[in-house]
Amino acid sequence: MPSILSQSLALASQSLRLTSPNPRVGCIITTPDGRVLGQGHTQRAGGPHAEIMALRDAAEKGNPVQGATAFVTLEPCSHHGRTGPCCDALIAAGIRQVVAIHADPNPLVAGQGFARLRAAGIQVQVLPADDPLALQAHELNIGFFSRMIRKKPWVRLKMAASLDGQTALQNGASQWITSQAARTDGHAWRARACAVLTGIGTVLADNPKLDVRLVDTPRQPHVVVVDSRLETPLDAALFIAGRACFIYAAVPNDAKKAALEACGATVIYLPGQVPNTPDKVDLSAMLLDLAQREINELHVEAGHKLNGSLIREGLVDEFLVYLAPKLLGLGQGMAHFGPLSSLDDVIQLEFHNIERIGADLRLLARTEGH
Ligand code: AOF
Ligand code: ZN
Repeated sequence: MPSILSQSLALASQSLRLTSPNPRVGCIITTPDGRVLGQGHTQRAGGPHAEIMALRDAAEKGNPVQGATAFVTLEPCSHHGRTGPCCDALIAAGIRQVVAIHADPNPLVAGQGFARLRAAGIQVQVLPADDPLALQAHELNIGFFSRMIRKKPWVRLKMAASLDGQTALQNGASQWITSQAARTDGHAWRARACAVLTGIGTVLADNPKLDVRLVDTPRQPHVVVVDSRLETPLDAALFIAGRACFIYAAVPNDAKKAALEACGATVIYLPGQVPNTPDKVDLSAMLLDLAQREINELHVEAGHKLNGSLIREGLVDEFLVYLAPKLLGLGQGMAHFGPLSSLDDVIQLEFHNIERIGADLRLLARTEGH
């Protein structure tokens, strides 16, 4: 049984770049003795959920599912969102047993899916939260869980650095620290994110697209710019059709706001700016606002200034660091968030994962407790 659940999870992972802002979910329907009748994973937001795909797959194969078991990576939904409740579809199809890895943290579901199934006489089994498979399933949807439970996105900050911890030469030429393999891998992380965040400094210096080009993806992440004074040029390369561009500003400028909105941007002024810094975007409030806009995983690719502010304010959940086997000599450190006045202020991280990517190392480090 756990092996079918882990196959459901592998199926869910196939939808990694597709489902945002919905969670990636997999479903396998089997006979009581484990023969697979149908399977599927979540589609694009607004499209069918995993359970519906699996039911359709079984129907297309001519496999009746009366009395069958559904192995799902997340509690089947009980609400009417963009689509109808999966619970009702499972009940109507005559499923007799549901085995799930996790309850759905969405307050609109949160146990009500299981309750609805049980009320219809379906036997429901859920893995304990500390089961290794439950931990893997949580990783797969770390941003969705963060948005539903903490009401803010999972913030992953990407950096590329030399072995001596430097992100740029003093002349600012930082483009080629890591190898092509690391840059491609970086695009894979962009592709799984709901949005890519940067600062106006990077927009003005590099005019980046911040899209996914080096790996295949069925959708592009949205883009978010912290731009207190609305300095984003109207012909910035990041205006790309088919994705949203959220610009967070602090200093009012109605004319520029209107011009940027005509280019397709959404300009946002957050209520209640940081005291004493009325010209700065309140980053903490911005994250809450991004969660309201259904951003699960926020991928940060910014310069020292915005990186430093996010780190200083304790808003980074995870660092994605590509470390090149190069020494650059004296230059800029990884981020400007110091100098710290005491060792007590040191930010303690733990390595979550380490992998070799081409000639470089990829380190995933998280703040303690994550
Ligand atoms: C499931 N199976 O495969 C997924 C679920 O707007 P909707 O109708 O697409 O619903 C989105 C919500 O459904 C999402 O926030 C989450 O609670 C749940 N996702 N549920 O039964 C699935 N992806
Ligand atoms: Zn559903």
